[in-house]
Amino acid sequence: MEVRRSQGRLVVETASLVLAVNPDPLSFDVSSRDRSIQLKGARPAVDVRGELLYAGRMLGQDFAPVSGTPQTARIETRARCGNSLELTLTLVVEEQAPGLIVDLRVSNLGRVPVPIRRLLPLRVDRGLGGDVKLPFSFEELLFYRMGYQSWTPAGYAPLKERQRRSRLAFVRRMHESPFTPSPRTGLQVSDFVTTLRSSERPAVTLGFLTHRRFLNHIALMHQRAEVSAIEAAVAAEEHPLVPEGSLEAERLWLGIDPRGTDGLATWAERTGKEMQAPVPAPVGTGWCSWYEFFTGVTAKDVERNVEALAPFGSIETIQIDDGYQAAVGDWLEWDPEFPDGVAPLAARIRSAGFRAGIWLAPFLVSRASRVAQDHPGWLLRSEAGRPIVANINPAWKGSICYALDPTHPEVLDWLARTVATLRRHGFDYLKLDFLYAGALHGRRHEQAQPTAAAYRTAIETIREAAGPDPFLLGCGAPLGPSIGLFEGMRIGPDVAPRWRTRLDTIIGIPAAPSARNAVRNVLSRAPLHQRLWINDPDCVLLRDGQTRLTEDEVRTVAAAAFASGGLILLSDDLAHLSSERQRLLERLLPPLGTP
Ligand code: 9PG
Repeated sequence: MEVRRSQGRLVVETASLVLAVNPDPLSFDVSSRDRSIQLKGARPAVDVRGELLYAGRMLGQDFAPVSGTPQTARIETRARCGNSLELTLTLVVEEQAPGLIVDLRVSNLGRVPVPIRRLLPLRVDRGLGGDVKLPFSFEELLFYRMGYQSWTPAGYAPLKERQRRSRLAFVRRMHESPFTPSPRTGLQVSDFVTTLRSSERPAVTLGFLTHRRFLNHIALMHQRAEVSAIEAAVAAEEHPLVPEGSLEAERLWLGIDPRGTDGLATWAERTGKEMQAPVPAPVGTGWCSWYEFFTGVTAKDVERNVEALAPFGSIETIQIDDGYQAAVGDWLEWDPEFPDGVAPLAARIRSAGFRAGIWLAPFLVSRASRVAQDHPGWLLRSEAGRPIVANINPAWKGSICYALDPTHPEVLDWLARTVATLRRHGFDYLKLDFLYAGALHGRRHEQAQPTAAAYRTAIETIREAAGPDPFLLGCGAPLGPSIGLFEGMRIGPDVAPRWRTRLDTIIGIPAAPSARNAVRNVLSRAPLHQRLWINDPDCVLLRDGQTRLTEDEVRTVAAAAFASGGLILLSDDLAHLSSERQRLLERLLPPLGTP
């Protein structure tokens, strides 16, 4: 690494990149060593009441070490921003790791509180002298969209393809972050991270390494076949920054690697380390009741499959899904088809040598549930005071489900008691579903807690109540704020015994249950696997009857799940599996990467 000063600028050069810090106004340029990739005039900024305030002239700089050939360069600079704010921008470059870490802190030097809407560690705007240079044409540029939660579609698309959003408001509430702007012509967005690449090679990755308090996203603006601006933004939710107070953005990483390594994998690797992701090995296998029995599942169905699965030595977990409970929210009262409750089933599963798993949606309550009726004060509400509808499902008693307030102390107590009871019943694998409902926009008991922080605190409460042993599988979960809290994570929408579905057209985005939608996300989110958690590609469907999947489609779903290295989960009534499909199953086991 080489450090020098040149024309008032501080320049750091490593084997892979060149960083230059400009003093007036405070900004930085990053390029690959061969200059084929360049981001020029990147400026930190703060959004106050919808107005972007950029850093002004650099006031001070603290740089260690100043010269020589260090392994790490850390540059801390300060600048005024608007009338009363000060920004502290910290840039860290490491010789060993290609890329740049960007930290931003805003302090209030004034006498009145300032509401902070967003913090932007970086914004490159052509209109303000910034520039983005990539080693391929605008037409070749592919933009990666991570998607907010487990079920949200993810993948690469060219900029000329307008990103789609659901036409149904309630689907948007489920699938999109409450703070990420909706895409439109000329505006592409990605939650948490994006990579810009051509089909030949990746170029730039921008992603947040921490996800502790604030939801965040990357946005790219384009006009007349040119990238006009790129920004990385943290939603500070109108945080009232008091005089002498300060506020930190989440940590941003900018990856530029001229060798063309996959920036998403490097981002996931670094983020997993930063957030102390618990990644168990080997990955695991199981059977889940959902895709054969749905809410009609009975205790007998589960018992029958425990018997049928016993000969498959390599299936570890048997997980009861939605359908055992009296109502969504009443997790410790039973559906009539489970007359003795779930404890005897857990015992039966365990005595047959399996791990016992159970499903619950901790933040959802049906309006017909006892919990919703007994505790109206626990519901997340709109400003107008109405409970927020978090899901509508005609298969559920009451159909309409509300969201619980994840910051209400009684809700947290109740969650802890519920989970501890299920643990005592013998379950040590919990599929926690519809988790986006714990991160909705609304009036919360602890209004000062940002959305992501509130969600994490509630999940941490569940983890604590569950104890150290259980495998927690997230589903329908906001991905960023879930990092570090789950062993496993669903990374796509539900699989189904059909390749594609017309429901996608009604919903307005390709997210309805189908093999195609599931496989797409298994492929496009593969780099997250074993870096942030174990990826759950959803169940493989091996049945021969009761399916519209062709032989090729069955093998495609199975091959994608297997090759992704993630969990291998079954959901067929095993008693009815043909011998050919049993042989296919044997080839999926043990999962890739299991010794
Ligand atoms: C149980 C299921 C299974 C499945 C989960 C999840 O938008 N929706 O109404 C919607 C309903 C169900 C759903 C996803 C979306 O599936 O992914 O594995 O556990 O819940 O109800």
